[in-house]
Parts: sequence; structure tokens; C-alpha cells
Amino acid sequence: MNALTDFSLPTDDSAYDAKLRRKPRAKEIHRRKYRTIWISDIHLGTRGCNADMLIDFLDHVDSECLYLVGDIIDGWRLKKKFYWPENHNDIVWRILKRAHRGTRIVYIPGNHDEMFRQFNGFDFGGVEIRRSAEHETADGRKLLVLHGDEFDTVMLAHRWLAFVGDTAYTAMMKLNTLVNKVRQRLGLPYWSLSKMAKHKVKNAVEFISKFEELVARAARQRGLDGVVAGHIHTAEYRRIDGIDYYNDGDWVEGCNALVEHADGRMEILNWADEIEKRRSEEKAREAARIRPERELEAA
Ligand SMILES: [Mn+2]
Repeated sequence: MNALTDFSLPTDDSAYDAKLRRKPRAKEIHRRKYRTIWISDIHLGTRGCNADMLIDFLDHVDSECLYLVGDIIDGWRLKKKFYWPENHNDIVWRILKRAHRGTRIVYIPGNHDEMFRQFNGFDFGGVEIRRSAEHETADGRKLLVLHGDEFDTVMLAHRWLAFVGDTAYTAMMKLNTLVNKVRQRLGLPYWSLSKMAKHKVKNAVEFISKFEELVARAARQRGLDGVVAGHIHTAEYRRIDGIDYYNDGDWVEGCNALVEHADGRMEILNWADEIEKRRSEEKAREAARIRPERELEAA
């Protein structure tokens, strides 16, 4: 078959798995089931993306619906320098496999992947591309889902970091990656340098709260109960003048997801914390397994 005209997607699961370099360890993995998952600001195609952490997340959760709330692929960076490691590819294939297995996937391009905005309204391989969406929660609330750069009034254009500049940001992300490589080797949990820095910069804090208010106002103007956004890399839940404001965070600094439980309850997950929790549970189980044998030996 002519490869140029063959755009058909694989039709069985094994064909998707064959594309993965890092396979899910199916036996060991108990997947948590959620009604809905929102993730954004993954920035595939950049070194800052915590791809392995996201793969771990995807392998431990499942949902009826998955919203990709923008800046999934960093087209700006890719244009400057092509960077596409295998684990970034693994994420794309995991998401396509999910669509194939019946998860509803809505992709809302952000400013870094604005090249996909021209496909608004199209479906590709079961992935719906939309400029924004409305989501109804199990408890009957209507939420506006959008990336949020349209409310970035301070002409930050793309990030809060206009305050420190792009060069400083890139340097900080490099340092962040380095620090965490060392921490990982020492068996220490993931730690976000820029998250700490951001809270220390007064202007950044003011910008974030202004952004949150503008986004909440947009939801109110449309007669909705709340809003889910991304863009500012700051996971958050706040009630703003009667509107539920949610931000699903990012996978560069925070490694967060927003999830909806079966009853409509919402939760922000910090995946670094979840990994730590899992590790200490494993350790506790291990210890419990070893102890009875020792007691037997002693007897
Ligand atoms: Mn953005």
C-alpha cells in the first residue's frame, strides 16, 4: 500500500502497543477509574516535559472522557529546534489507543499548539478538536473548558514568565531537570524549583489571580457554573464570585491533573505525591511480608 495515502489507524490494541517503547506493565497496574480527566501544558517536544511521569500517570488511570486542555505539543519550540524523544511518542500513542478503546477525547489546542486550531470541529482518530468545550459534571454543573491564553491580558503572550524573561525561564527549567535527576538518583521525590520561585515573585502572584478572575467572569457571562483552564501552569481550585474556577496545572513544573469522580466530586492530583504515596505503600507491604518470616525464624 502507498504509505502516503494510508492514513488508517490501527484497529486492534496490540497494534498500538507495538508502537510503544515503554509498555504498560499491565499485570501490576490497577487503574483508577474517573469520570473525567483534564490535563494540559504537557509541552511535548521540549526537554522540560516530564514525559516519564505522565506515562506513569496514564498507565495508572482511566476515564470515560479525557480533555487535553492545550499546549500538549510545543510547536513554537519544535520550530526552533526539533526534539522528539521516544517517550514523547509513547504519550501520543497511549492517547490514540485510549481513543480507540472508547474514551471520549477532546483536544483544545492552546497557544503553543495553535497550529491545530485551524482543525477546529474535526475528529482525528477519535480525537475531537475544539476551540473550547462545555462539560456537564455528574452533579449537574456546567463547566466551560478552555486553554486560557485568550485571557492573558498582560501581553504575557504565553506565560507568566514574561516577568523573568524567556532565557531565565529556559535556564530555570534546565536547572529544574538537573536538580530532579540528582534527587531521583538519591531516591528523593520530585520537587519543583519554579513552583517555589513563582510564589515568591509578587507580580506573578498578582498576574495569576487576575487571570483567574477574568476566566471565571467569562464562564459567568455564558451563564455557566464554572470553568476549567490551563495555560498558567498553576493547578488550583477557587470559588470566584459564585463560579467554580479550576486549573489543571501542567506537566513541566507541577505534574498535575484535574479529575472528576463518578459523583461529580472534583480533585486536583499532584502526580509526584501520588508516586511517593505508592512507593511508601509498597515499602510497607514489603515490610509486612518480611516480618512474619523473621518471627518464624526466631521461634
Ligand atoms: Mn499556554
